[in-house]
Amino acid sequence: MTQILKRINKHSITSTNMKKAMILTISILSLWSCQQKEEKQEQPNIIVIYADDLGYGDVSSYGSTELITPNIDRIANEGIRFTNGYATSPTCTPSRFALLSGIYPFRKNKAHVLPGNAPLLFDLGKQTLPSMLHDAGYFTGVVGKWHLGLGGANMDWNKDVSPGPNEIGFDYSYIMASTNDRVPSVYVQNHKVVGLDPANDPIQVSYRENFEGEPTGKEHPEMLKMHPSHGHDMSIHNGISRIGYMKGGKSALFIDENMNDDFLKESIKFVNDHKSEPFFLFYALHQPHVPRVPHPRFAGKSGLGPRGDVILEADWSVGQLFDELDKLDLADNTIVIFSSDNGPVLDDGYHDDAVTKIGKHTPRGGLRGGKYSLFDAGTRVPFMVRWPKKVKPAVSDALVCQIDFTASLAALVGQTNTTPDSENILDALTGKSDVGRESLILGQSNITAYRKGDFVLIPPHKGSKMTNKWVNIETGRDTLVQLYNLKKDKGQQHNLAEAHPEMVESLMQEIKQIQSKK
Ligand code: NG6
Ligand code: CA
Repeated sequence: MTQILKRINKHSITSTNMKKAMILTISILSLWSCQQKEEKQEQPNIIVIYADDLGYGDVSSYGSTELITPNIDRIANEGIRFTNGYATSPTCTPSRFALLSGIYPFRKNKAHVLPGNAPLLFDLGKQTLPSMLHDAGYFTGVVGKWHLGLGGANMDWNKDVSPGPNEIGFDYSYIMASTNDRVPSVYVQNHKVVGLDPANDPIQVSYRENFEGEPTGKEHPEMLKMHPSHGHDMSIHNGISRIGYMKGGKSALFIDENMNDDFLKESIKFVNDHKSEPFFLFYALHQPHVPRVPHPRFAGKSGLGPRGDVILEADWSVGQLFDELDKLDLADNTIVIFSSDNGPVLDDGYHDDAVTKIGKHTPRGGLRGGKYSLFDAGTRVPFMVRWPKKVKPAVSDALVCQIDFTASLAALVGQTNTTPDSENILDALTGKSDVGRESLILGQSNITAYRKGDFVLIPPHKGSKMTNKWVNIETGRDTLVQLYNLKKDKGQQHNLAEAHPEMVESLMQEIKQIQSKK
């Protein structure tokens, strides 16, 4: 009996101990997981808001007096406003490619303005900004303009649209297939064209020839509500003729007037869906790229015609997104970076009053050139970083470029950058240092300029000094070498090349060295 009692006692003691041990383990585990969660939440959310063709002088925080942009200004005034912030290139595709891949566009043959049916521009398997953040535990998403190619050659838009953003590191994508002036005029959500009925009304796309019976802007100008000035006279959709031909897919075609609200709604949903985990959102606005078609709420609001109206519309959306971050109590620990893919242009292919109603507004903000140009207005753009938790408001003259987001944010989230051209300038981006990059190659393919310190060198280039009579922007190309001191001569009026031949020589050598780096 005593034996039995002893055993029972032993057993009960053991089981009480076990219970205690279990409770202790559970408490330790839950404490640990709480801590993990807290640590996880410490990782700041990251939002890159990327405008399309917005100039250095298009926002009031960069000196615009005719166009007032209070919401974009909020990022600049409550964060760091960079005076030497650059896109790598004066057009969209190469700049976006560099931002996401950390690779200079001149290293990538096809990194120039792509047609709407181009295959995906990225080599799969290489690190990108989104894949790096995904590896760091972020939920990554892109909403808005893409223009980086989709799928392979001869892609069938009625099937899975792949590879695309989801194959280069984005966990979620809701994008415009190409540009708002290029067919197909559809959105793609993850791998599917949104709203398409492939069985009953498949969509067909061609950049070579029109489809039988489909009207074009060239032949039927009476069908248009916005008329092309040059190009843009092919397939008609929503009263606007575009670049390229398409047929069918009627239920999937976007309505230009609603595009801003479509992307804003998606962005707001994205931050709500992922409010409890670190997220990265690339919110790629389509404004003020052509065709400029504001929602009726904004039509006529700027007095500068549709170009001004869509900038106000974009600014309003930035405010809406901020309101949401405030509502969700996320704004304090969310890094918001705002910039633009290239400089400004007025007539970029449609008669939309951009030229006639410009008045005193100066989109290039005292810089020379504009979109397509090697002069500074082609690539120097509004560039600002807001992160209330860690970054004090300031103005910085550091040389910073969008190509550096990957290496800089990798340093922030504890990842290793493996991209070739992105530099870690986190201290400059967060205001801890006034020093950014030492130098930067600007341009695309072999058409380049080289910024080093306060100077910019533009090597001799063949080709026209002007774009064309509509766009009417200086390309920056000259058969003579050009050297400017941007600090003393922001408008690039005084070519110092002859006065400083030794500097020209050494900068030319540096370009070659960077270009030959593997
Ligand atoms: C040009 C288009 C222009 C714009 C640009 C790309 C014509 C005449 N012009 O070829 O309208 O679409 O390409 O702009 O077709 S970007 O911002 O996407 O690089
Ligand atoms: Ca652009």
